[in-house]
Amino acid sequence: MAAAAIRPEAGLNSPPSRDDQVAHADSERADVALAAAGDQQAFERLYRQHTARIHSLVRRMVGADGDADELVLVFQSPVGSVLDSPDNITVTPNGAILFCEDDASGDNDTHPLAPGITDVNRLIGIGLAGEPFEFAVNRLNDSEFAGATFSPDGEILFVNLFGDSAPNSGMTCAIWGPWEKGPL
Ligand SMILES: [Ca+2]
Ligand SMILES: [Ca+2]
Ligand SMILES: [Ca+2]
Repeated sequence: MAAAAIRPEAGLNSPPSRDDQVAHADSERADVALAAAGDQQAFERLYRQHTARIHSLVRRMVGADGDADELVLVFQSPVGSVLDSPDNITVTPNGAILFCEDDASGDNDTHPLAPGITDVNRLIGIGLAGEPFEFAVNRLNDSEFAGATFSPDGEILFVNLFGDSAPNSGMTCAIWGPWEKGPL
């Protein structure tokens, strides 16, 4: 019986060079921009590159393959004035949702409750009926909300304001209810 050795191509098993890593990151950034602009092929390339790793991460979080296979879209913002670039989220004791905006639109949006401020950040709630509403507006500065979380007894909502360059402009707010009178 003859044994044939299959020689890997040179470099096949060696780690990617720094130049290769930079080129990959550049092409991935380009695909993200294309996908955000609606390019379906760019989206599919990103999907193929990342789906296995994301599925593995979600699988570890939910603890069951069946659950990891199911992704439910709860809410999609139609426009930034409804919900703009949230990147922190919490679920209320009643099962409603609260988003912390981190306004990334750079469109100089204003808000009647925050005169003199542009790119205003808000806390946006999604009540049990699924309708979005403004829960709070940052009228102190243009910094973002972050880290919204309820106390273990569900009575107090804590949320951070990053603040701007002014001393003491960053803070943690504690918000009491009465939660039973609102949609959260
Ligand atoms: Ca943020
Ligand atoms: Ca904006
Ligand atoms: Ca905004």
